Amino acid sequence: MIKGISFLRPAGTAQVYDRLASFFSAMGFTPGKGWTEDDSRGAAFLAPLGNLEFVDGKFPSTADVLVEVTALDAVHQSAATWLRAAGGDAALTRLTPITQTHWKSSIFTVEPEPGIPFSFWAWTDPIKARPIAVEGDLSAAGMKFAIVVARWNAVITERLLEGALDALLRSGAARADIQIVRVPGAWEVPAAARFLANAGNLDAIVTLGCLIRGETAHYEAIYNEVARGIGQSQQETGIPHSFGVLTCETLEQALNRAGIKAGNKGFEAAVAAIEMVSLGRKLQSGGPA
Ligand code: DLZ
Repeated sequence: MIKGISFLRPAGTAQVYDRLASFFSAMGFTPGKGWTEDDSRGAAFLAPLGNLEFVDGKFPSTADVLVEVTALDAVHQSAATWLRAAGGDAALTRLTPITQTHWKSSIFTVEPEPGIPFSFWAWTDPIKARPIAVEGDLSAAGMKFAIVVARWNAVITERLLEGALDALLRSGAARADIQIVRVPGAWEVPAAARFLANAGNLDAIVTLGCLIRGETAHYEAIYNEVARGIGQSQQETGIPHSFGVLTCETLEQALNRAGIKAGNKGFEAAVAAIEMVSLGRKLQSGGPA
């Protein structure tokens, strides 16, 4: 399995080695694990992401090392400061201005050592500038869900259920792939969720309930246990359980969170469940699909 890639560049002399190491430190690179032996030494610099690219046709920059950054202006400023400190204003001729590329980005090239260029660049396209991350999609087609819904405070929980069904169906889940399980109150939600998760044929469980402080004796004790039980079932079974149990001060607040004013917690919980199933599949298959 590939773990990483190292690009080795001979420095030529000890002085150039020291200057390059100083420059890359000044540019904010995290130092890696270098080495010192009798006949060689290495200064390593790490970047969170790296890739080796072969180019056919027009080369994207004047340097063969391209460093992607997020704040190009600030990096350009750091390069100028380093060059001036190392060689006075005359050294600034080894720093190009920032220019636009033909690939929706800005770039500059700097030679910390004459004849050894490096290019720094940043996307100008805000979508592309997003850090690369594995994220779940919101397509529920082919996924199997259970929704566990508490009957207590049904005026609220039925709205949460409607919201959850709406999210699942609109995201492509088949009605036959959604099992609805009703339990007496929020207290019973974790046990039912655990039972379903253990049954082994579901991709995710959406838990729905409503605890209202004013009407619930030992409110804190109940909601702590409900949250803990749902979380524990998720962690111990490995099946995503999304949390759609409202904990509210008043009925009015609960109504607002069940679709009146402040979104529908059932809808949100169902969307989170879909995303987590998708994410789990991607992580299992080794990265973004
Ligand atoms: C008993 C009770 C109370 C007082 N309040 C609520 C509530 O606000 N929301 C809810 O979902 N359930 C409530 N319950 C019922 C308990 O969750 C549980 O169903 C019963 O205590 C039976 O075990």
